[in-house]
Amino acid sequence: MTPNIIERSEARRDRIAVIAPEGVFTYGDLLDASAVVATRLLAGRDDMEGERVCFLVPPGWAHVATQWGIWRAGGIAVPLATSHPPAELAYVLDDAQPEVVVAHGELLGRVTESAQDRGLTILQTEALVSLGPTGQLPSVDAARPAMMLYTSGTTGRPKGVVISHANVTAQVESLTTAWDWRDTDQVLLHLPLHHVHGIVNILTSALWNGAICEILPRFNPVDVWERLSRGDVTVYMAVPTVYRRLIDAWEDADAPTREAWSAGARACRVMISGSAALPVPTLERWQEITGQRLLERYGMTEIGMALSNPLEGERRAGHVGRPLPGVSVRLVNDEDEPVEDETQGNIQVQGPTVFAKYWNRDAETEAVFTADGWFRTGDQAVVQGGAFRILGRTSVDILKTGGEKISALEIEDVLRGHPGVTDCAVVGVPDADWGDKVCAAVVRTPSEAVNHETLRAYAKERLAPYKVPKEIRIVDALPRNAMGKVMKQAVRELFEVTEEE
Ligand code: MLC
Ligand code: AMP
Repeated sequence: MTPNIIERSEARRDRIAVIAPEGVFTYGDLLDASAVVATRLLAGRDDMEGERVCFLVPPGWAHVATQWGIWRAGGIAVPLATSHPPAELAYVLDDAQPEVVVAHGELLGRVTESAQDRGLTILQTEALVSLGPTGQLPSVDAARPAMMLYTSGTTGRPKGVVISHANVTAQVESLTTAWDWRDTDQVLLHLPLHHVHGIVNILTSALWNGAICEILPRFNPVDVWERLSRGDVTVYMAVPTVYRRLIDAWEDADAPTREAWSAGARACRVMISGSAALPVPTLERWQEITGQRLLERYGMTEIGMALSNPLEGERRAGHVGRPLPGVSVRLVNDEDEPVEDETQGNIQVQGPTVFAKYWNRDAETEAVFTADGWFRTGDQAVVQGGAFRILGRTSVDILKTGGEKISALEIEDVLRGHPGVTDCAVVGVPDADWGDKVCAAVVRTPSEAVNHETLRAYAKERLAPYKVPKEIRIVDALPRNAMGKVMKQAVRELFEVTEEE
């Protein structure tokens, strides 16, 4: 069986698929380039049989062609985050155990040493995504894994979420029905391509439907506004932090510029927000300046999208709507029993969009599913008048900053590795820009001189930039309860109090 998206694209060879920094490419170009990539990855074999391919490629044409090539060769695509330092990338190489690492020339330096130390083959996209011969490609059953996305949790370091071709298809078909994707759509993409938001909701949904996906190399508010102001983008999706940045840029612009920008945004048929709670003031201000009422939805790496406000009908502020087509969602108490209507409960999800397993982590996989197969999201909600309202997470140690999910425990572990740190506690402090602002309270080793800057520099070498605490406060002792457990709420208050002063 050929992955469905490939079959569908054959009928659209002449249509534009991707507009990228490298140029404009048709579905035919994508089919041809990905067949070459697949042939090169296969290197004479019939099938990659689920070998992992880690790829570190900036958002653009080479990224998409590589991803499709891996799928067509029967491999598992493991996108590496372009913002990550070598230490985080090396962690993924150790965990995913890929057969090969693909890197773009400008990012090669970040993975070369780790790949060589592990005896891995490195292929450069400039050579991989180029003209060349194509051979027979394998038949890839839908049940086989398509990709693995790394996500933070309450235990240990990030885990690989294994998503099958059937999962991707179910996720995209659900969003196609709910949001009425069509081949006349044109979507703008500037979100990272190592998360479901960028990969599935934007890129794959567009290409599944024969639409155009226009990829910007990075997020810059003025670039996005100028692109929107041309009036031909029909679908736009982003995280709340991005909408807030766009609002700030609009407020700073002069009157004619504002008018042109607003007119462009008004031309979209739908603008969507997700990956973190959309603050009501952001929803309202966006509507004032663009006339667009943002459609908020809720999802997660392990399940794709689960809940969405409607395309037609009331989009309730502070709510994330109802279950998407094909997705079952329930609210339960701590014993996994469904709760009464209008009662707070833990969100559980079931259906063909839900992932199969965490890579090489059977115990963790088992722990997140109930005996009857419901996935425990770790989020809580209440249903009010038929619409779900997200109330937060069960764990205080899972934070969302600018749409990125991070584990406070992982950051604490890294900070504790510094010789000047005796103890520390990382918390998320509510913040209008980031959602959760990452802050750390640190107890210093008496003999060592550490401060905010030295600790941030230390963390930056070891962690993704968005995990590095924005604020670090040196304290004499961490607030603990009678059992000796750190009281995270009290730590959070250390930062909140100062902000208000
Ligand atoms: C960048 N920084 C962040 C950050 N992103 N810090 C905290 N949180 C983040 N998310 C750091 C930078 O490295 C820099 O550090 C400093 O903050 C200022 O950077 P910036 O230039 O202002 O940030 P920028 O590069 O513009 O990035 C902001 C952003 C980006 C919001 C555009 O974070 C982003 O694209 N987020 C979306 C992530 C996403 O797609 N999530 C979906 C997950 S899937 P320094 O040290 O240099 O000052 C999912 C499921 C679902 O959640 O439901 O969709
Ligand atoms: P990730 O693991 O990066 O896929 O992040 C998924 C998490 O993002 C969910 O478990 C929620 O906590 C959060 N999330 C996604 N969408 C929303 C939303 N609309 N409102 C509140 N939280 C959200």
